[in-house]
Amino acid sequence: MTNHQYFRTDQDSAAVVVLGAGVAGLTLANLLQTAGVECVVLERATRDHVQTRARAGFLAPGTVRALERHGLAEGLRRRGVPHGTCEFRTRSGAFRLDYRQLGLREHHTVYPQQDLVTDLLAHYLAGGGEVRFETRAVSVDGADGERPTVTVRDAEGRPGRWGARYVAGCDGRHGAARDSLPPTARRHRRDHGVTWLGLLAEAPPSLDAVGYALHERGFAGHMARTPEITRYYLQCAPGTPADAWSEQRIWDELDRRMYAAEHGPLRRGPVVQRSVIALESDVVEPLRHGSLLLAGDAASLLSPSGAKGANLAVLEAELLAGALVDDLVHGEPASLEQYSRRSLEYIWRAQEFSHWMVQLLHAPSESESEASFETALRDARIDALRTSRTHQDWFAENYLGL
Ligand code: RFL
Repeated sequence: MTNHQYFRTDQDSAAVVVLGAGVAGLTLANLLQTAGVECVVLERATRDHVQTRARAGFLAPGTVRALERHGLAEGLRRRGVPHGTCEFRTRSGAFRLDYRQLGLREHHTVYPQQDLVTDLLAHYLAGGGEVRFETRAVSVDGADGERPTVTVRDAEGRPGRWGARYVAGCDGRHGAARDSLPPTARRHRRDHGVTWLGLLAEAPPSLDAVGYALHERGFAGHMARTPEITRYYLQCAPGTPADAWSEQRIWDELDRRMYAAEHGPLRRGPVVQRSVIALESDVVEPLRHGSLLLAGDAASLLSPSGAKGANLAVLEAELLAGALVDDLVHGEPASLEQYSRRSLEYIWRAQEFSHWMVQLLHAPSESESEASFETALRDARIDALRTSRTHQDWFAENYLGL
């Protein structure tokens, strides 16, 4: 559905211009396409880059249901692996939570984010969708009116312009949408003061559970991705360069922090990708500024501790698509007016749980006296999770929920 009265003839146009071909942008574009709303996706990177960028892997049941509702779950149904156990390791022992049997009795589906992006892209293109790769949005202008424009640069730096009725900012935390917000936009921000080395190892998983190890030397995490690839996290000093640690040091440190002497050695393999992740969280408020709407990491960044970011991106894209279709197809603007408020309710709940996880997994950095108090509280929290069914149910519901 297009209303060309909005557009000048010297620029390209679509009813909705979507910035970013990530989880949020491609979910949104698919849903708009199905509803007959004309849209285009502008993506800074190459197709190969977006299809190979390894990040998340744990999809919540609500995310899987949302993708199923819209016929976008074929790949993850075929290749996704159900997962429902996590293991906490501490200096006083280990315990497991079989969260399939707790809370709402649901489970994660392990499906690498790059595979989901590949599926979403293939589905969108097969339906005639248009993605302009290597097209970087520079700014969004005129969002306070009904004819916003997006200024872009192609791979050679040549400028261009797109006109739209709405611009969906799904271009992540460093994208053009955030940069184009008016000064009235608020940004709630938390720097957790914690840094992780994020690693992908060409090695089978070492345990059949998500592993969270709390050690005096810092946090270590283990997450399955595929039978051949495993993700590990190692807390490191802020400012540590990604290549500072040799592979030998990485594996020795993982063994130590994951208490391999007591629970068995890790299955080692070449470290094929590493990145430094400063744990930060933020929320933009509101998520609508006239004709510019934000979704996914552009709307809110979550620390990866709670594994919520990609899941929220799908949920917000579904909400936004429904609201845009109501407005553009049915002439009903009410859900678009509520989009920000409704999404922010989910975002803050996810932020709250992710924040709780950050506090659970890391030793405090306060002064000595307060640190010992905080450490004792953390031990008590872990103990409650080990022994109290109520705490376990709460954890399972939030770990899987959105
Ligand atoms: P994305 O996936 O970053 O996509 C944004 C897209 O926008 C493009 N872009 C631009 N395009 C045009 N013009 C510009 N100016 C542009 N600027 C950027 C980018 O190239 C990109 O293609 O954001 P989106 O769609 O909002 O999706 C969010 C998720 O990617 C993110 O929240 C998750 O990866 C977070 N996350 C996890 N989430 C989970 O739900 N479960 C997990 O297990 C999980 N593990 C993780 C994670 C994030 C990690 N990193 C990145 C720290 C593990 C890691 C290591």
